[in-house]
Amino acid sequence: MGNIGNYDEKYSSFRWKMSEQELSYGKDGMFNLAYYCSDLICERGHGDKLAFLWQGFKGEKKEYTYHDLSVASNTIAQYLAGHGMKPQDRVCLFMDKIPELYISFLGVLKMGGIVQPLFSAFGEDALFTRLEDAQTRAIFTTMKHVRKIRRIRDKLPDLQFVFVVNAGDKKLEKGEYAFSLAGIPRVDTFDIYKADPEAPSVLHYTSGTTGKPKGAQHVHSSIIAQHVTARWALDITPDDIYWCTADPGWVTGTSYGIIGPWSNGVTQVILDAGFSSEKWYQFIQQHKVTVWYTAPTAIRLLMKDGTSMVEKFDLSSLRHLISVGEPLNAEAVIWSEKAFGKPFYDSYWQTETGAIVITNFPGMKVKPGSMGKPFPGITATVIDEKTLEPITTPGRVGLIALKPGWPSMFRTYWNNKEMYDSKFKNNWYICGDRASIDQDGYFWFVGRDDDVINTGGHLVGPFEIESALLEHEAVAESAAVGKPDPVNMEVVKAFVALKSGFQPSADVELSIMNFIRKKLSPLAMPQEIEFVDSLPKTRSGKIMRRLLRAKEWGEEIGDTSTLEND
Ligand code: 6R9
Repeated sequence: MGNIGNYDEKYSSFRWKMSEQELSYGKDGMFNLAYYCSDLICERGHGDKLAFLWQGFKGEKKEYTYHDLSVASNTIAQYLAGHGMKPQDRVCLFMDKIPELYISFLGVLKMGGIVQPLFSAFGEDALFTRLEDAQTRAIFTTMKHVRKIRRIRDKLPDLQFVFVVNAGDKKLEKGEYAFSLAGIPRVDTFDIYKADPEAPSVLHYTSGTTGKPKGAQHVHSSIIAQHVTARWALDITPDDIYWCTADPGWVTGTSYGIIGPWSNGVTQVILDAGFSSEKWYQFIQQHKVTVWYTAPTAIRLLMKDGTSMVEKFDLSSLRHLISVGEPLNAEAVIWSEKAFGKPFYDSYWQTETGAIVITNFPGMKVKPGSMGKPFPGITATVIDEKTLEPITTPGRVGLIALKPGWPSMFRTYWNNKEMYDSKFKNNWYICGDRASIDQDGYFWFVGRDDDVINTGGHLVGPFEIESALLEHEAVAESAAVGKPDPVNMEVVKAFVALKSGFQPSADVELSIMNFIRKKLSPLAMPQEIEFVDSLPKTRSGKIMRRLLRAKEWGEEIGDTSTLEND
């Protein structure tokens, strides 16, 4: 039997890696990704095109053309340089999804700085760990969040500048600077930092479902992968109105909320407001969104409100829907076909991969519950955990592995080369997730390596259990973890949040158990269901099974700085 996935011995030398010659293109010139996301679009004659429409939580709106974006990011770059900021300095963005967040992302890069986006909802401890690790020199924030920085400032000797956006006449402390785009001289042309392809660009601290957060460091040439995947996997074209719901504190919000779309010259819409299905549908209807990139957690919340909510709106503008961040349950794909007349296409990647690596392309037959196939140029397979060799039997579960060398691959973990090196084995980059590949080359996600349940020596993935649970009419979301068992080492325990209108009861539990018994193997059957109001999640919406599991085992829960409600 030959190899499965798209890994073939014959082609194994093929990688989406740039040759020395290609890398040299940027050496004398310009590989700065911020240039490609703003100025180049203007040079091509699209300066008047809308780069983004921003809407705040009160419904207020602001619009920026590509020309505005170019000038505003120049202005910020000059402002930073004027303060003596230097290439490679780390500049943190710690703001809600306001226009300055998006513009300063490009501004920092134009100056040559390394941009470090963090969720504005982070508490001071989460913030401190990341600023200390990166030895961040400057931070952009707002009055709303500055007090968190004040509380830790003394412990951060490298943090020299705190730029407070729209501080007005509020009193600032030492080392804090009021910043407003309207209040400083505009800069029409700026001598953009001549980044070579390997120049560091973005430092993204991983969502940390496991262990301590690590800073994945990316380079300017990552744009090649982000640009191409935005075009081909997300299918954005110049005529689209694109909405990526992710916060730039999460890699999805930068790779596909800034770099991918703007390097393709598309118009984005940005909503800086909390989740409500009504508000979201309203937003799509009002701005005639055509391409929509969101996450399974949000989709499950939309499902909770049912198709009757969808029917109140005209969502006919929607052309292509894509999901990322967690396994997309088959039920969600089927529901989306019913609700929007089209399926959600799944896309799989990580902070470390910088761009989509496995996905369903437009035009491809979607198998609900599968992540799709490797993106062209990416060599992906599943390998045996012991031999570290590609698995050749369709359906057999192994570790997802990628051939290193694609342009958006992270270049290191900041201050942690050992951890970086440990991710590469037998010439594969190991993603830390388990999956199987079917005879048609489709990848089927099983679970994060550390979320997999070992019951009596059999490995059971939480995804199949949770997907079965989700098909029950009362279940809104669920998490399956292993709990200690004297005989089987672990048995499955399911945490279930019910849809509104359903109350926890022995009857509901029995009904759920009877329902999933028909779908799951006896090994995968939960021994226990615990009803909860909600599940612990990271800020990017990932269920933190690790926390639930630790509780069952009476273990330390470890780092929880990305937990949603801290
Ligand atoms: C982009 C992003 C990466 C981890 C990844 C995996 C999970 C992401 C997924 C998925 C199943 C998908 N994940 N996409 N699991 N199906 N389509 O999410 O980056 O925050 O670093 O998380 O998320 O476990 O390893 P990041």
